[in-house]
Amino acid sequence: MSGPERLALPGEVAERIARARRVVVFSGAGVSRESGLDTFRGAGGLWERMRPEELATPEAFQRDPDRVWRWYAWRFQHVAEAAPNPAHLAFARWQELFPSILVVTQNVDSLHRRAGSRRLVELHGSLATVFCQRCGRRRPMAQAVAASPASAPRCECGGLLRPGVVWFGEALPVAALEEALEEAGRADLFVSAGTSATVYPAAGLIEVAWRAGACVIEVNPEPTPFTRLAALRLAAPAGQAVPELTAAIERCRAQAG
Ligand code: BJW
Ligand code: ZN
Repeated sequence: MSGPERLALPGEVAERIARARRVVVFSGAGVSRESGLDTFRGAGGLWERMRPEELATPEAFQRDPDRVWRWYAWRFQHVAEAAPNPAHLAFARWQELFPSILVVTQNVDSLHRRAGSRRLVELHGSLATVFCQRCGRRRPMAQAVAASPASAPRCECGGLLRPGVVWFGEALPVAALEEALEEAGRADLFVSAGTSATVYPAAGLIEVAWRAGACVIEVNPEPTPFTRLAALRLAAPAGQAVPELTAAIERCRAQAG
């Protein structure tokens, strides 16, 4: 019979999970790796092939809007063809275990939403929409890419349309960051999955949760700067580790009654 491997939770972690009510999942590009999407850093990452400051900054867009647009149009097509993987689907099922769960993602690919996660904060925006640099009007990326696949399109007002993502040096959406900070600060369980935890202020959420007493679990084949704060580290791909963790959580909650 195939199915998740049986993961044995250390006793202290099992106890903390059994008591957990407020849960935050913090995700990064590694969670979408098994959906066929590239990560940013590391072997095979998007930025092995190009420098971030050439593409993911407002200055880069100012310098060469068409080049930046083409990169995002290409990524948008990939995302549109991708499907949520077992990690996204398992996190969505956690809503049955933890009704107030919040998924805080750095990903711009909408895969948590498509998997069914309802309380979702997209800290770095979304590829699904574009907005006008001049008047701020938003519209779907699909429409903008269809109308102009190879060069940055313009709004009726004459302004350039740009992807609705957060570039380096730009502020994160205020309400999203506030909600993430507030929930991290009162989480009982905080699961950091598939992120290198190197981009701020997002990465700071892990320490906020740990300082507030949350049980921190890290899911990542590689260690990160925050591995030392983790009560449990699952060094495996998220598509395997998250379903295993889900089964273990279900067992320990069933035992706790
Ligand atoms: C797997 C796996 C599998 C692989 N399963 N895992 C403090 C100190 C120093 C610098 C700063 C600081 N505070 C702010 C800064 C500056 C900067 C920053 O953090 N720089 C650092 C790089 C040092 N931050 C900013 O500029 C932010 N803005 C800001 O601070 O504004 C201030 C301000 C205030 C008021 C007014 C104006 C300004 C903005 C950051 C925006 C980040 N944007 C990007 C691009 C988004 C658009 C796009 O998609 O193109 O967001 S950068 C990129 O990195 C993307 C990601 O969301 C983000 C995080 O990456 P993530 O998700 O962790 O991916 P990877 O690739 O790094 O890691 C993947 C991991 O998965 C690896 O660990 C693998 O091992 C693992 N993995 N397969 C599980 N199957
Ligand atoms: Zn406009």
